[in-house]
Order: sequence, then structure tokens, then C-alpha cells
Amino acid sequence: MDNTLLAKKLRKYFVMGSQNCNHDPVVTLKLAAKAGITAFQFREKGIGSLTGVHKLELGKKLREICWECGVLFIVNDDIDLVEPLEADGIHVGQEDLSVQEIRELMPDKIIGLSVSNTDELNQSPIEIINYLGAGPIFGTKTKADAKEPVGVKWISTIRRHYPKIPLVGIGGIDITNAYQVIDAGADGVAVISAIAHAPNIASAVKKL
Ligand code: 3NM
Repeated sequence: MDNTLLAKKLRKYFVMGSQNCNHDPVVTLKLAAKAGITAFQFREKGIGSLTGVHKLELGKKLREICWECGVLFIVNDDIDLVEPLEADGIHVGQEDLSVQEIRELMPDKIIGLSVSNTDELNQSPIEIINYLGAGPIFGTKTKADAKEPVGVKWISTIRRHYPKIPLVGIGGIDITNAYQVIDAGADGVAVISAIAHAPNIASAVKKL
């Protein structure tokens, strides 16, 4: 997938695991997929999350929905899930398995990498990854170990250095501030609570 197409596919990027859902995660994703999310990240992580076979079984159901609706399917961190779920790619943070190792194991998968500051950006092998996640842009309660918010300036900074890399903002983004992230130069917004906790999921997806 070339950069232009991937950038388009990252426009409305829903990140979720069962621990983020007030309702059935399958129903939540179905509603979001039908309403127009373009990418999904299976992030079964943190307090209350599923493990082992339960995680895999949920992943299969969510994967199926993404196939049906033409939504890109990315797994968070867990490289062992990529093949069984036939994921399009994997998203990792700075502390996870290195992107060099992942690229060697998976030459053709999409690799997304989180970057929160200039040091992280400078030490990352941008040429072997497919997109960047930048954040937390705004304050977030969803990720317990989230760093200090970096603001939309971080988006414009990355954009200046890498004019063509597909780029999404994450952290505290909702229907009231998503436009700021796009205006600063991001191709898309990655959100958990703005969709998972929305009183009306379809409406939230459309407004993002
Ligand atoms: N990663 P919400 S912030 C999963 O900064 C995640 O890398 C972040 O949740 C980062 O949309 C975050 O509810 C949580 O704020 C995003």
C-alpha cells in the first residue's frame, strides 16, 4: 500500500480493546465500522483486558468485521497475533519490540510507530516504518502511563521533517478538537474514548 492510500486509510482510526467498552466490543466495532471508520487497532491491554485464547477469539470476531467493512486491521504490540488474525499490520511504541526486528520478520506488513518527542523521532528508523502515531496530543485518561500532552504543534513539527509520511495524532482527541489535529498536518485521528464511550457511536464517527 503506498503512502497516499495508507494516509487515506488512517483518517478515522479507532483504537479499542474490550477493556475500553461499556458495551459488547463486537457491537461497538460493528457500529463504528458501519459508520465509516477507516482503520481499527485491536489494543487488548491494561486492567480488565483479555489474554490468551479469549483475546484471540475476540480478535477473530473483530477482524471479521473489518474485512466485511473494508476497514484496515492493525494489532497493537502483540506480534504473535499478526499471523493468526491475518492483520494488515502492527502498531508499536518506543518500549516494544524494535521496528527493525519486526520488519525482518514481516517484510510486507504495515508498521506504525508512536513518537512523543524529538529524541524519539530522531532515533527512529523512519525509512522502514509505514506511519507514525504522535501523542498524546491532548490530555487523556484512557492510558494510565500516558506522557504529558504535546499539543498539535508536535504534528506540525513532524510534518515539517517528514512531509510525506502517513501521520496520525492520538490522545484526548474528540469531535470538538479533531479538526485541530488535521489542520496541523495529520492525515488522521486515532481515538479510543471518543468512539468507545460515545452516546451515539455513528454520530461520533461521522463528526470526527
Ligand atoms: N496512546 P483516548 S494516548 C493508546 O500518546 C494511546 O501514544 C497514546 O485514548 C500515546 O482517545 C492513548 O481515549 C490513549 O484519549 C488514547
